[in-house]
Amino acid sequence: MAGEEGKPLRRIAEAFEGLADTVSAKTAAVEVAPFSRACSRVSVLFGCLGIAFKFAEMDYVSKVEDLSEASKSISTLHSLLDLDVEKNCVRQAGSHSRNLLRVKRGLDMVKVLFEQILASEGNSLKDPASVAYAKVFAPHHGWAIRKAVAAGMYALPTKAQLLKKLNEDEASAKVQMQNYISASASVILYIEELFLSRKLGIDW
Ligand code: 1PZ
Repeated sequence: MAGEEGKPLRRIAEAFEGLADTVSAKTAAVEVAPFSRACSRVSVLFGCLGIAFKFAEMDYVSKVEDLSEASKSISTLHSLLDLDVEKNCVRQAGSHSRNLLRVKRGLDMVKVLFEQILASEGNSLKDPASVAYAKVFAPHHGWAIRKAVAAGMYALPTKAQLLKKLNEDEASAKVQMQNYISASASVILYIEELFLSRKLGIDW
């Protein structure tokens, strides 16, 4: 167990590389079960970011758990959307489709965060995390949440502390972050296309 959990960043990257392979093969649809498993691997990052992001963790984890539950009866992401369309509950609070869209944003937030970390010189995560939040979530969050997130940014660990918790050095972390960035990009596009091709929108 300890061995398996020893390299969480690598485990995240590998999970998304597997999904990206499915996306690029175009022969099979992405299934809900491996997707939700990959998303649950991302949760370890919250533990590395400190208590300030506890509320983000609870929200993210509950949505991933909903998708994991859904995977017991729904096989693919596109059938998950189609079922909600049939039931006319796509945008309803707590629907699988709505949770999928929120979780997709979480994946995008991590992607932009990694891009910003790789592009930044310093040891602080505040600017990378602020840029990622501003780009991905802030347009969809109300004033109170944005203020709380902005306050939480001051409680982030340093980049060095984060890498230590992830059991990576600068060079190995760079490789895994790059791998996640390119793999998640195609998974994120795939999910957005699922919504857009059904004219469901992604800006809500
Ligand atoms: C260093 C990186 C700092 C991470 C900053 C994370 C910022 C996200 C803070 C979000 C607070 C979440 C509070 C709850 C928000 C909900 O209102 C919405 C809508 O949910 P719905 O109405 O559909 O039930 N939920 C979201 O927008 C999803 C939030 C997921 C946050 C995942 C962040 C992933 C980033 C991980 C970085 C480790």
